[in-house]
Amino acid sequence: MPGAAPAAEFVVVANRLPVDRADDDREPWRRSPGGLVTALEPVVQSTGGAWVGWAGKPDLDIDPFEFDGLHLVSVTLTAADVAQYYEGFSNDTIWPLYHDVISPPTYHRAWWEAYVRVNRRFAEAAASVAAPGATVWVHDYQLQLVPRMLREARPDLVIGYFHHIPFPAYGIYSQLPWRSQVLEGLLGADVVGFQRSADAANFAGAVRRRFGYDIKAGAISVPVPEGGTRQSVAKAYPISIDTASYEELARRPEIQARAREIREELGNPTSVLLGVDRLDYTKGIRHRLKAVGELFSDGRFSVGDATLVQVASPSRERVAAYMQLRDEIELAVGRINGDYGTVGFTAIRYLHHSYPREEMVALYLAADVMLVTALRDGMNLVAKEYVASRVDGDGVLVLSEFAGASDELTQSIRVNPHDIQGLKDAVMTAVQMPIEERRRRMRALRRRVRDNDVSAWSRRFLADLRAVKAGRS
Ligand code: GDG
Repeated sequence: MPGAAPAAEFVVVANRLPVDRADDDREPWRRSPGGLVTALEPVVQSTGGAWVGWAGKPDLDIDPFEFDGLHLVSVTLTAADVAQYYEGFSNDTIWPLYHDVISPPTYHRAWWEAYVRVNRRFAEAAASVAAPGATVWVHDYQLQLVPRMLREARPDLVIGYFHHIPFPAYGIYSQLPWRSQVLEGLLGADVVGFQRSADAANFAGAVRRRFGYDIKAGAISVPVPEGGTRQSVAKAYPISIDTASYEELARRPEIQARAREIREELGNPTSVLLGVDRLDYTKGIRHRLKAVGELFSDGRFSVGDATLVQVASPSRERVAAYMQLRDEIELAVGRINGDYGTVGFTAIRYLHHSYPREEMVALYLAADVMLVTALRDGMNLVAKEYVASRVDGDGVLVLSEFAGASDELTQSIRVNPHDIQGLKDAVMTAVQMPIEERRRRMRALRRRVRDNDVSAWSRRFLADLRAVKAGRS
């Protein structure tokens, strides 16, 4: 079967395919929108490349197929694989560990075994579709073992890996019972990309502590079985968004009209505050609610002064920590609204839904203040989307210093979300900020998000992989 697939010069390997399986025989696949797809699709299409990933439903066994000029290779996951490799090891071991143990990680040997087994399946699928000397770009924490597995099977390949989430300091990382195997897995890549330079430094530090390899300016000398060493480079490539598409949506008259309508539907409060997150304990939603609730209880906000719209899109609903978080958030929202709402005024509009992108942009345009209060976040694209959408040059971004985006978005109001007093003061600074200062800051933020959009990000990464390839010939 794999022999039937055309050999691809460029292969993306990610947990998910860029399409979703729909229950519709005439149109069984729908494009799943997202930054990664937008960034990589043109490269995959123009190189006749392939994308290896899971179709999002258990036990789907599908041959490689073409979709919109993409060659898609579906990796089958059984229901047990989904429970152990994906919900278990990826989302209940690695995710909490790498986000500085905000929630306690669970270590199960059976989950690790499933992770090894499924990573091997992804590596085999990629190896079967890659042309001799092809470039393979592996994505994210679900697939940390793939680079090494792929190198062992196909030493001819140029292998890149990009890590979308933080890489923790060694004191935390070293909890992982399989800490050496995961580092070895990642070191199989020629280029290991991270969001922030601090993540790259943590990774290099862990490699030094565990293996004592020589490291110079991020270039790690990895011993090879035949003797000598090869280089694996750890470096920061801050990811971004498709800025132009957000600007285009934000300029549409119907979306601007919808933004005005949203403010009216909220009862025209003086300030509209906005939070947009997957419902995840890393995002600091509880801290945000606590700060806004206290601003009402302190009397710094009264009825009509401010409403927080909190979009919390459903996420990982079968993982226990997420069920508990949802309960806590909904209790907090109910309390605040019960205490400070009136028949005509709601302090927190809590929306446990996913919305189309058009509605998200209308919300961004309607919001005077965007609250990004993550306790730990690889990058946080929402912060960049807000900035890109503010084609009117107005709006204030309050941004956690623990989100990768804060390295670049230095003209935001930066906060430590653990410091509730500081967070409350930052919200007040934001709602009271004079228009000239809002515009000056937003101008600088917008320049940054324009200069580093998602295609600049992928170009930078791919240029480094090309340099590896050139160095080999
Ligand atoms: C991981 C890392 C890193 C959310 N709700 C809706 C919706 N979204 C979209 C947002 C944004 C995306 O989902 C979320 O991206 P983030 O970057 O904020 O966070 P994660 O999902 O945790 O992503 C993160 C990222 O990977 C990329 O490397 O930045 O640090 O954790 O695009 O807009 N989109 C729509 N409806 C919703 O209800 N349409």
